[in-house]
Amino acid sequence: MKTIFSGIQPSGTLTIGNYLGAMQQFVKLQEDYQCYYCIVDEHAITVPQDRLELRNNIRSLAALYLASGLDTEKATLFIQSEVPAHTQLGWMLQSISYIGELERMTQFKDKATGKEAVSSALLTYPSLMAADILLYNTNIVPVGEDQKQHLELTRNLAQRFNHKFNDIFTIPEISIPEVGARIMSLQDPTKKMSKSDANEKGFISMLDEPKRIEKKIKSAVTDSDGIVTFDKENKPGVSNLLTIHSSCTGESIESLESKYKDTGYGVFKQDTADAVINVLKPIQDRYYALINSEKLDEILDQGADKAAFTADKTVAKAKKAMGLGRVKKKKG
Ligand code: ATP
Ligand code: LTN
Repeated sequence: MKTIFSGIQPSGTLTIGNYLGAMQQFVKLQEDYQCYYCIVDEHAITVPQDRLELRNNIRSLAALYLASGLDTEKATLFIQSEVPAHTQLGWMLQSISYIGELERMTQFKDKATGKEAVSSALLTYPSLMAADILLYNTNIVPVGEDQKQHLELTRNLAQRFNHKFNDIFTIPEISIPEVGARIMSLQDPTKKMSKSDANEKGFISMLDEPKRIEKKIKSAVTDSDGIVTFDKENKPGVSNLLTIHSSCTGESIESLESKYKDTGYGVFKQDTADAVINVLKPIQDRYYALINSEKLDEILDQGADKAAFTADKTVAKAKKAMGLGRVKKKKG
């Protein structure tokens, strides 16, 4: 069975973009693959975090994974910082990552531009991400389009390591969903919807109440021609709503275009809001039942143990390949 690995940062409550671009896919994939899903808290601290907020976000993200349908009989859910192998291999991979290639990452450039104090971890973030993936002999990494560049670097690092030391890493493939790969901000549809956007009206949080969802969609930026058609270039706002609507209902964009041909934006927006609420409301109900439960802790404990079992073996191999530590003599 092929192995899947993916991670989400606990840097705020997930948006409908994260759900449609990542989590919804994760849940589907658990049926056919061995899956590892990670709450990448060590990635989150590459930018400043409030400690209590981070704690809450980690737990909340775990509950959201489960509320979205993740089944721990089928998939392993764990917190990155609870499996030390991630930073161990991350450090080793940093030693074969070049500053030049790290500086070329657009996520680094976006997050570093204009900031006075940029952490060195923000620069070396992709080496840690590569470690996350390579620890589990991962075949496929499902992510949104924004992670493509990081995945290419992961493949390069794996090949470089295999070539330089020993052939121990599986070279992972990227998998991007066809629809929903890039949900845009509701207020600026040329920008990716992001959970750390300062303008709350730009995103729909997975925990937003139905009324709030409705309000945000109704005030989403569109255009003035009143025609519901998909045209990313000239009608980014309407196209984004069409993508959201289609991903939530499973109805194709063409079919939605003909359905709303003569209705104008009012009806279309109302139905889009209803489609989003229909998806999120049951998830929210399950979330509130889980968030303070002991069951959640048990799941995360077991997940960390299971992940460490595989990850530690890879670290041992990588250390041996690089010549770190000692050769352990067999006892007896
Ligand atoms: P932040 O804004 O805090 O940097 P983010 O909202 O971009 O974070 P991540 O934690 O970096 O979210 O991403 C989690 C997953 O969700 C990744 O697979 C990413 O590609 C996907 N994703 C993030 N934003 C979107 C979006 N707007 N549309 C589709 N997928 C997305
Ligand atoms: N960089 C990713 C989060 C992430 C990830 C990973 C995704 C960290 N490690 C490993 C897939 C596989 C992001 O910002 N979305």
